[in-house]
Amino acid sequence: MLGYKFGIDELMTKINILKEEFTQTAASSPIEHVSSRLKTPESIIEKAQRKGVELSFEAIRREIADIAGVRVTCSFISDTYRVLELLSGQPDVTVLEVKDYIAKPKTNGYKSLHLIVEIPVFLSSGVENVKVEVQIRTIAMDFWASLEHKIYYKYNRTVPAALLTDLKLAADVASTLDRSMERLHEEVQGLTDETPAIALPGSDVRLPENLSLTLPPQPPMPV
Ligand code: 0O2
Repeated sequence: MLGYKFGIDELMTKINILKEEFTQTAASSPIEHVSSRLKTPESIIEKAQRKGVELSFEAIRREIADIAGVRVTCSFISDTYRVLELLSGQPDVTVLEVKDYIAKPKTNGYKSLHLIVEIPVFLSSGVENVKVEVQIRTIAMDFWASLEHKIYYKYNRTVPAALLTDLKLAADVASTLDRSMERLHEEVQGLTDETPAIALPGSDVRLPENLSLTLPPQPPMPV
């Protein structure tokens, strides 16, 4: 478990360096937040049994790739692929597998980029190559996945059909939000200081002229 903890430490350092570098030098960072978790021995054994993996250290080490996990949240979908690029471009990070659940979401609506990477950890006894699962997703995807995960465990993996339908609808809403935010982000990035601005009625805020804004229908004012 110590080796996996060190693997997390190495990867967290790499991601935090990138995050800080972007914060210091660029207008916006593709990394909003990064967190990590080490699977508990109980959870490793539960997963091994669920997947029919033999309960030996070798088999678990070989078959269970997410004992060490790092999660990166980004504002925009394009940022998730940027983070994938930045990590996989580092010479001591070996990408063993990429699962793109953003391009191909799971049937329940789950979206995320999953990477299994191998990273060297330098111990007094020598080098240990450690597998770490990196989940990269947007804030909206993360919001959805966190709630879905809680519901999944609350119902012990047998979620009532009505809740599954609602979760799928919520995933679609999150997906629409992500696409709208991406489009707005692109529009704003394409703007220059010379872009003429329009005034919002009843407000001091001035919007760039070429930014399309659709206001949702407002509820009637109480009399
Ligand atoms: P926990 O409790 O979060 O640790 P596979 O490669 O398909 O044989 P695996 O490991 O299931 O096996 O691969 P996958 O699909 O990459 O899933 C790894 C982890 O991603 C899961 O770990 C979850 O954390 C997360 N994940 C995958 N699918 C979903 C989903 O539908 N909803 C949510 N909320 N999270 C998901 P665990 O060990 O299954 O669960």
